[in-house]
Amino acid sequence: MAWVVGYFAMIAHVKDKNLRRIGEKVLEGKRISPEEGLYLFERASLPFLGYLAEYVNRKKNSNFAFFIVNRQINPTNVCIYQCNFCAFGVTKSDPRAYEMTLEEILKKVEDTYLQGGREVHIVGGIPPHWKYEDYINLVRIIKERFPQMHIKAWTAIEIHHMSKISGKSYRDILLELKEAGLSALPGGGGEIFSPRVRNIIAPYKANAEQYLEVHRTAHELGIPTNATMLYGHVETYEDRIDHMERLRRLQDETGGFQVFIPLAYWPEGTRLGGKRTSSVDDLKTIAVSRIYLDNFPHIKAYWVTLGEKIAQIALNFGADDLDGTIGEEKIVHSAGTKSAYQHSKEKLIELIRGAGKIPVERDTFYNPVAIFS
Ligand code: V47
Repeated sequence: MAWVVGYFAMIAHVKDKNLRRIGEKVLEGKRISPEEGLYLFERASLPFLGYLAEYVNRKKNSNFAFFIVNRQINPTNVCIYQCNFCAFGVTKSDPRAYEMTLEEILKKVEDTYLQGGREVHIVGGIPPHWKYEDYINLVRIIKERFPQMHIKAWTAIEIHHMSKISGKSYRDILLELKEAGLSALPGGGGEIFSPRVRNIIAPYKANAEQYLEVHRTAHELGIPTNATMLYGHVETYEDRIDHMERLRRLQDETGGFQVFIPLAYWPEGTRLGGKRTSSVDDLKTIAVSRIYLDNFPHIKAYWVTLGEKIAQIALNFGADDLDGTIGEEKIVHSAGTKSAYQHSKEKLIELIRGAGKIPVERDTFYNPVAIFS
């Protein structure tokens, strides 16, 4: 392939010999070590990272970039876990507390279906009064009414919580959800795996081992899952690499992850506070993740956390997916993101075309639905 030759020529001019060696390894399709991943975060320039990450992405996804017509539904913001990075979850007595009725949820699914939507992504708080059956029944009722709709619902945190309140194993819960109509698990709740950081930002919910075990079990049962990493708060570059390393190892075992989603932290209204990430850090994180996670087919530039413009640029820094039209999002908007609440399909096509890529509408499993060449 002629375009590959140009990449080798470019790497040959890099002065730092460690970076040159890492670059050559990536171009030869070899896996980089945690130390090399860290070196990229600490020493590589943004154009160098973008160059390498785009090389990896192009080999995996050619010149295509994906989006989905979907709807995010956040059924309630009442949450027992009260993570310090989260401005969405509140206690039951908080005046901001809300809980959607089943009819409201079904109306949102119906609207999405009528607009040609392929997926509902359900994620919210974990309320003290929800019973095990409530999680199962919501999936079952949606699937019964809208059999064509894919349901991506309940993070590993919810599955762990369901296990606590029911005494059932992850396996039995996931089997029951699959039988009720669940298509995939979203990646939420990954945050940062390092116990030091997790203790500061999310001390009460499922830990790294539990998160990974839920995903491993889902993969064993043929349920594909996504993985996230919340970055830009109190973690170090080492913590980010450790997070990716644990995901890469699990993916080697199971192959069940579809996509990695780096989530940029928004601090407004959170107990943790802090600053927003810089755009350079956002693009670096997308690029390093594309290079490091050589066994993940897709990297998502989630426009809700990145903003539309950086998400568009990220499609030239290793990302190949923008998520979807979304319809409504409350979690990151509670923490101050300035991105829109929703986008039309046409807007996502325009963003992808503007990045010089060919837009592909996909379903939950990354099967192409339409190509807009
Ligand atoms: O786990 C919470 C994050 C996640 C903040 O699987 C915050 O396709 C930034 O995981 N600043 C939930 N982020 C959303 C999520 C997701 C989104 C889109 C697609 C998929 C997928 C998954 O939102 C939480 C947490 O990491 N979050 N608060 C905040 N202040």
